[in-house]
Amino acid sequence: APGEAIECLAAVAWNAKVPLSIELVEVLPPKAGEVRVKMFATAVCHTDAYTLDGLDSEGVFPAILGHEGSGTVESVGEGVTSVQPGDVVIPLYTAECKECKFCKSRKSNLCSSIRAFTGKGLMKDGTVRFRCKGQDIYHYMGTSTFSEYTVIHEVACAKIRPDAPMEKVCLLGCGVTTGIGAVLNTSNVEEGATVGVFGCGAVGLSVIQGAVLAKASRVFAIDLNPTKFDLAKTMGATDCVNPLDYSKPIQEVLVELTDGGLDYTFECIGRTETMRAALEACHKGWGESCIIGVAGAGEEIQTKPFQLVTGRVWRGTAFGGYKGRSQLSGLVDQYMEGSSIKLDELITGTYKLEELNTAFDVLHEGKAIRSVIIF
Ligand code: NAD
Ligand code: AHE
Ligand code: ZN
Repeated sequence: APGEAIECLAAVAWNAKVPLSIELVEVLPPKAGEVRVKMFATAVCHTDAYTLDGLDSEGVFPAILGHEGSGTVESVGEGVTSVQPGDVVIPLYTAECKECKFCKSRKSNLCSSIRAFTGKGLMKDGTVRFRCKGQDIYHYMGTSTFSEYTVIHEVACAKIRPDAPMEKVCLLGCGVTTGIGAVLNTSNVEEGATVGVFGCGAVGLSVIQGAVLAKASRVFAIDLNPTKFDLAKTMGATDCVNPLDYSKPIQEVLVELTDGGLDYTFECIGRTETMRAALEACHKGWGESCIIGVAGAGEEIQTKPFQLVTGRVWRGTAFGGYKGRSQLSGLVDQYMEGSSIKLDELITGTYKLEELNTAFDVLHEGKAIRSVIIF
């Protein structure tokens, strides 16, 4: 009941590098400015695996991971006005308060209202809403979607239309939105441009669909795993390149294949070597490379400054530049209206919460694009 703790199942990451444990947890009621959500579905993004693997400098344990989900509002805390019980919502790891200087700027979606707390696994009042076996359990990215119920901040709660299929649109909580937005918002790819996509997971495949929306003339999909290329073509790739088929560095191969380099590249892997390759595969004078992949704690990128002196641009994106509370429902509408946003093609399996570790295994084995957990 509203105002009371709920007992439910959640996947607890007791520590890095150990499998998740399905536990009975207590989810405390939402405090002021907070929303308790009954999760309907959640997908597994590579970032969840990265944090569980101990590569995240902000990783804290024990925690409930997960950040790509959908659900319905169960109850709201004091002062919450933008959602009410029963609303269908997507939790946002990039909040939108509409009041901070980031939200007021058209140049950024990096809302600062709660980021310092969510990075530490806490709610804005400095405490947590999860308890298990007498211990406090940390939140993750302000979302913690690997739980039958979660508590999020109102500013991180994107309301969407009630008739949206929640087991599909959960993908708009991260990977798909990030890939499409990187193309349309962050890099602003123009009609006729050539695009290179490093990594064909859900993020890279969504860069490809974004490039199609932007009417790119050629889209190169680059991956070490050739089993990804069929789907890359389905999403709209015109050329598939496997670096293992060449002895030269992949940036040299791409520069040769494209008469001097690509207009736009996107790194969707999370490795500093491929970030460098993506920058250096750009055309002299104007090529722009966008980093989407998340690199391990302490890693640094390198290139010769001459690469930038001669006109290449290095940038990056978080959540594709989208302001979630204002814009996510529009993406859901676009998906619902027809063919412009592809989600179904990216779902390679559905699982129960109890099978979440299997979903991580198939991701690591290169066999999954998105596994969706249905609660
Ligand atoms: P994924 O694991 O599904 O896909 C990664 C792909 O890269 C795989 O197909 C893999 O075969 C390929 N790959 C690995 N090493 C390679 C190499 N050396 N050369 C070419 N291809 C290689 O991951 P995902 O869920 O699509 O996420 C991709 C990256 O984006 C991750 O680093 C994730 O943390 C990050 N991410 C960032 C944001 C953001 O907002 N910036 C959002 C979502 C995900
Ligand atoms: N915690 C990491 C950084 C992780 C990171 O860069 N996250 C991306 C989203 S990945 C989603 O799958 C992001 O949006 N970052 C911006 C932000 O505000 O977190 C670290 O290096 O400590
Ligand atoms: Zn993600």
